[in-house]
Amino acid sequence: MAGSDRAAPAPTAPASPAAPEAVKILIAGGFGVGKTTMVGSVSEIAPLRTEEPLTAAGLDVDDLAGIEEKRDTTVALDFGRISIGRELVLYLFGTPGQQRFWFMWNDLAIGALGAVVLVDVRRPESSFAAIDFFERRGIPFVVGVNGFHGRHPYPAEEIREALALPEHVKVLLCDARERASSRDVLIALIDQLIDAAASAAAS
Ligand SMILES: Nc1nc2c(ncn2[C@@H]2O[C@H](COP(=O)(O)OP(=O)(O)O)[C@@H](O)[C@H]2O)c(=O)[nH]1
Ligand SMILES: [Mg+2]
Repeated sequence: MAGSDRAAPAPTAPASPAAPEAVKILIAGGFGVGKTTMVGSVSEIAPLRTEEPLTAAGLDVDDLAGIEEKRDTTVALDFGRISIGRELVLYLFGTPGQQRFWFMWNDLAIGALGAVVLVDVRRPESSFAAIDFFERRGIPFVVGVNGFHGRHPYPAEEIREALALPEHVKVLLCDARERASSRDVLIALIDQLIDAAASAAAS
């Protein structure tokens, strides 16, 4: 019979918008810089938290200078999600800050397209190791300077110099407690990723 060996025509798929692109982003930085706060403020789903109360046992180990108000600490990760328009959904993984949990960072970094390194402007050195981690692995990142108590005593450029960051790494002043501010930091990261992809394609 004519045409019997032809494959049946594919059923017409209902017109549905393409599924959004899913992208994994890490929120990193030192102990108490506002990582859990940022994932919580920006996530459109109730964030998964793995916080435990700080206990007396950690007193000698965890440096609470400047963040005396901190009561809990992330022991595995924070997880949240935010959609950027219809085409992009970011899955956010907040890393644990204390050095004794750093063995998890390599696993968390698998498949991550980029990172936000949060810096507490009063203790920038607490985020040096995070910056180093992403630089060494070639994972693109932006720096979010979390102004505790809404204060930003230094302009972004001064912080870039203090952290010895190259020109292409964006430095943004932010407030991790504010959804709009945290979202702006993530959008800056996406822009930076797009710029990097565009210049790689052009070369
Ligand atoms: N005043 C103020 N407190 C903040 C800000 N960001 C975080 N915090 C507080 O600082 C503490 C440490 O924040 P957290 O998100 O747990 O830090 P993490 O260790 O990086 O996850 C918590 O008590 C937060 O409520 C901020 O921008 N301003
Ligand atoms: Mg945390």
